[in-house]
Amino acid sequence: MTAAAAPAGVLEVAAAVIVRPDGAFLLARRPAGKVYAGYWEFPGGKIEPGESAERALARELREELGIEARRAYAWITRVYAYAHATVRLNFFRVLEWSGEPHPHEDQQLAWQRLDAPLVEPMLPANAPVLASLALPHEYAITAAERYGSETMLARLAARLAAGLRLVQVRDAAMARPARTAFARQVVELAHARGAKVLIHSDAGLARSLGADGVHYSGRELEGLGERPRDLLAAGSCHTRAELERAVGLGLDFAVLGPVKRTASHPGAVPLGWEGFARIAHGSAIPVYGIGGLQLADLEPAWQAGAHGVAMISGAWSA
Ligand code: 3NM
Repeated sequence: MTAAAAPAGVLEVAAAVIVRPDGAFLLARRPAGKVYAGYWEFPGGKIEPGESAERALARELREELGIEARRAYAWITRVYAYAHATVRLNFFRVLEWSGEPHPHEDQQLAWQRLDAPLVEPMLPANAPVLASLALPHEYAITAAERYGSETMLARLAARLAAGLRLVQVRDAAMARPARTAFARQVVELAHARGAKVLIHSDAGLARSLGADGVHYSGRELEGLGERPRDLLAAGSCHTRAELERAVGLGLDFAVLGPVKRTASHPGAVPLGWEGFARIAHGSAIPVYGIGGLQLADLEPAWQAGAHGVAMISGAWSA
């Protein structure tokens, strides 16, 4: 988003979230003699002058771990002020590589899982990164107004059984008592499967139903003083300014679109994946593409720097 605007004196770093097919990811322990010796971090290193973040990533993985990155996707970028330096961590998710990671620089390595206790001590900058990593790649948005509540709930149950783990109750035009009753059932079904639910535009309803979070419209983000701390908070963005607002508020994630033409936003000019990438690049929070997408769009979404895809039709029509 503001890739070229790093403040002077910021150390640019390429960092790798190396993820195995089973979901485990690799951490490295900083060797003795370095700042933060003994702390666990995502592998990576300084970007040399004139070097792209992608090339630095490939070089560091070769030098530090002896692996060749085969599939790496730009992901989030976090600036962190340590006592000794301010670092800008350009994170990539590395999903395929050749070779087996081995410590080439005297560092310990450990494969970690988010559903198990993590190694300690962790580099302080890692906490929000781990939270972002825990977000599923699909964000499904309800359309009870379109399908009817019963059909919507049946489709939701089927998708949850097949692994869906993040849902937004939208249906903003539904009558309030009906929406509340519908949302309550969504939360019940989702929680039985360990899935999370965000309620569109209504933090109070989210709290009263024991839902996990709230999803704000772009306009609501403008008027929001600060994000709630007791809920997940996400927001809809259509422009760079709105995404900067979402990042400034410290939201857990954003959706950005429409990427393609969609019946629900007939007047909107689609961003395309190129437009999406231009705006999302460098975002400190994960960004989902939205608008006319299917699960089959996950690969192009990742190539454009998205965390995943958010969908209405695509989530329920399959
Ligand atoms: N928000 P479908 S596009 C809810 O651009 C929504 O912010 C958008 O529906 C945005 O997946 C959209 O059926 C509709 O295209 C998404």
